[in-house]
Amino acid sequence: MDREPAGSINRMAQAHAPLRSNEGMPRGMRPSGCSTVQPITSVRRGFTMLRFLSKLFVVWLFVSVPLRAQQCAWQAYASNPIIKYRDGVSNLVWNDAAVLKDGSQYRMWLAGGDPTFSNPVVKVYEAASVDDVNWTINPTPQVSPTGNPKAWDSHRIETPNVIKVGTTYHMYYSGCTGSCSGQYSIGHATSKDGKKWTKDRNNPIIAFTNDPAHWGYFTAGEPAPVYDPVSDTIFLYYSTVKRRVGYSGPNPDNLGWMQGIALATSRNGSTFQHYDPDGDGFRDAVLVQSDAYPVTSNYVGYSAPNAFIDSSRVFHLYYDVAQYPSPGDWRQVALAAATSPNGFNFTETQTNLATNGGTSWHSWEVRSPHVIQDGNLFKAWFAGHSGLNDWTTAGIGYASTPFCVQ
Ligand SMILES: [Ca+2]
Repeated sequence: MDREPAGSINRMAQAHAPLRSNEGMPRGMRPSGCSTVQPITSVRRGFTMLRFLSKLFVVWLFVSVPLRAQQCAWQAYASNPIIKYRDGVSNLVWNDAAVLKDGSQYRMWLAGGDPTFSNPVVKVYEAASVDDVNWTINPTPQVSPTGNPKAWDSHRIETPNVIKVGTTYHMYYSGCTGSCSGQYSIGHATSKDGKKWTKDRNNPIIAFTNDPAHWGYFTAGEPAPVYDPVSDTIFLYYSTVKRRVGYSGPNPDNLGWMQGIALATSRNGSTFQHYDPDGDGFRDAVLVQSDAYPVTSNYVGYSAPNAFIDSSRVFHLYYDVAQYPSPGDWRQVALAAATSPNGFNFTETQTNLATNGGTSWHSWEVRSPHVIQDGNLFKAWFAGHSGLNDWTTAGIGYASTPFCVQ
């Protein structure tokens, strides 16, 4: 995975270096983020009709496999991207937007970094809107790396995600040092107003491991929290890695690893219990790549999840799909979604909601979806850019659909 948390800039500038290729890790496993990496043409197989449609300006399609009567009908905003390079703060590229409807206002937390640096610092900023698409970014960073090289989050704080429980705002984020090469752990901060944040002394509240045989290896990042008021529990989904057992294909350095979505739960927001239904003491995933995205087509798995519980108590996960179009070229190439009746057992229900390719603003990568329910609508923000390391084209887009449960 060269995966960086959805991220931001890091990936952006390729800072994420190849995932320690010298250690046998696939280059692209970054927790989700921008990929960086070598050029190349993609090879994706065509999702035929969808792809065809997308070439015709229908960027956000709904594809589907409906499981229930209501089908999602995603429509992309015509003037995407709604947030562009250098909006609000000069030189910054924006990535990994997360939105919270707070009273009558929409609040967004997003990651910003300067891609002109080879290893950019990444910080969390806040933006405000009253209409979903016009955002004012506060140029003062809200949560920043410590700068102390001994700290786990000394260099980058990205993929912010905020929930409000009672009167307290909880932010979860991916953090790493200046030499982390894509190995993220998850931090937590709290606030009474969503502006002045206090980092948790327990940080990182979820850390990556050095055990390649189980989930949690290499990186634990891109946190997707959701509060379930019924069980008074915070479900925290995140992106992680493990070895792909038995893989013997032509590209073992990349595809011999898999990226999946794991889960930890908490009653206080700070102390988490890993999802471990088989009770063997090792973390388990709640979602791994489906037959729609097979390793035989160079898909390596899923990253950058986002979660919410809709008004019918269905749990939704939206995430991006990572692929190696060619060896070493880790990329987030599609958005997909899954649902669950209980937050633990998920079924993938929508694929290729958006894909890269074509001539769109996210032709190189499409990534890091964030979806909320707002009345009778589902609203989505997602990131992308259109050229290898061309962050000048990077931005955040918007789409919506009537309430749907597929
Ligand atoms: Ca287990």
